[in-house]
Amino acid sequence: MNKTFSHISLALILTAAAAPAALVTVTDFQTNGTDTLAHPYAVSTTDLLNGLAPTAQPGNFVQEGAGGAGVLTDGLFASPITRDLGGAFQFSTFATAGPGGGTSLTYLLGVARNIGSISVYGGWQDSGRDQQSYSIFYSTAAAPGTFLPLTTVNFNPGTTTHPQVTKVSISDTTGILASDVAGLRFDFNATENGYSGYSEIDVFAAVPEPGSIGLLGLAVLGAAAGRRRQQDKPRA
Ligand SMILES: [Ca+2]
Ligand SMILES: [Ca+2]
Repeated sequence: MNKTFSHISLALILTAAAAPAALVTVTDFQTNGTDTLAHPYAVSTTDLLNGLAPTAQPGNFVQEGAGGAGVLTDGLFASPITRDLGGAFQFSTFATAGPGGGTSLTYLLGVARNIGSISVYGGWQDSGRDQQSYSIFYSTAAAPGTFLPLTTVNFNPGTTTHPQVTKVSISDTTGILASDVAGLRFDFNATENGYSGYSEIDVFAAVPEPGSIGLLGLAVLGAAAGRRRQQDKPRA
């Protein structure tokens, strides 16, 4: 039975190591046909970007009195979102980004990490500025200033005159989006009406890292084999 267990474990480890990388992008939006939208999005206060200020943020992230780039890593996404004609619109929970707003954001992680997933939240008081449109780049510890393309997002939900919020999550079937990441850059692409509203960018470390699963699996197998040898020993 131990041998069967060992073979299954080894097969799982080999399968995990051989899995081809495939990027997965999941989109979601919320709107309710009224001017008050209590949304279900719970942004992270503990992700790798939380509390980090960008090292570069060209453009204007405070169009219409929006909150600026700082709100993207503050662990908050106000709810409910209301239309300004039905009360104060929460401009301060959004940053404006696009060719007519902020055009790029660069974050340096400080310590290189394997990135497992990224979630970007946005929205507006209507569908006029709720498109998510940007390209994501990453740099590695070996060359922190050299940014390589990761993926491009272009998501625009349907038209409404009511508040609408969006979430785009990016991950990889291997569990690792990018390894040994020192920095991330978001370049904002063409979007409806020149700029869109964004509220949070959450970046999560890969957990557990596949490499450590493999090592852990081997360690467990080794310990089991050791125990078996002990048990097989005749008693003195
Ligand atoms: Ca966050
Ligand atoms: Ca926020």
